[in-house]
Amino acid sequence: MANARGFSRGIIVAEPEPVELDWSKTALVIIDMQRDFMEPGGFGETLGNDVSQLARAVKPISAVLAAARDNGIAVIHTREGHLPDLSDAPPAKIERGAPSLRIGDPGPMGRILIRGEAGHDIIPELYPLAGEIVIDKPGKGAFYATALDQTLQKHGIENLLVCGVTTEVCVNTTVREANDRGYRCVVISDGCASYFPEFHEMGLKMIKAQGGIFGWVADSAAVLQAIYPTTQKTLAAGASR
Ligand code: C5J
Repeated sequence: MANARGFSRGIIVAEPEPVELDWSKTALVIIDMQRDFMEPGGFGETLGNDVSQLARAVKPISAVLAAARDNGIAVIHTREGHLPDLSDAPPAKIERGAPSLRIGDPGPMGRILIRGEAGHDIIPELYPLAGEIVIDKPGKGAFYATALDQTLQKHGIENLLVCGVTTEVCVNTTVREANDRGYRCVVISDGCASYFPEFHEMGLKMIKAQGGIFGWVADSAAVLQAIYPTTQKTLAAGASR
């Protein structure tokens, strides 16, 4: 199936090497762009992190999301969080460290990292459209204890464009899980972010090292160029749309 501009495949200028994808077999997977990680008062901040570090990923993701929606590329959003009774939250996860608020405690955006609470929801800029798939996951990886693999297989997806937060935690874990299951993963470098810039950089290096041991890395401009080979200038990340 060709995309809206008539291109059924695209070559992304990526590291460690260019990669050609069939858009009809590709999904954009946006990891955990939730208020709990992105905004003050949520899970990320209760752990002592500077949440402003993650804001830089929003515009690049937004540009690729618009391109995916325009061209019929499948879009999947994930959300990390737990059931209100915490039955899916291992004690080791709840008890670790010395956060100001633990998972399940009441915070300014509702109970920390609990499904259905305001903080658990996706930020307005990237809010899922009706019909887009949302995977609720209790772990770091989007494949653990979810139906993601079956969902991708049902839709004939072989390639994942992966972005979101945080680079070294949920993005890396998901990419590693996907790689073991045979998916080609292209991680969108400027569409990921970490509370620790050095972990972001190393997280991307770990993916593309050794001939792309877990996948490929490309920036949003390269992904847009591959989706819209003749109209990229008007769709560059950050351009108002
Ligand atoms: C974390 C995530 N960092 N989405 N979750 O706990 O990366």
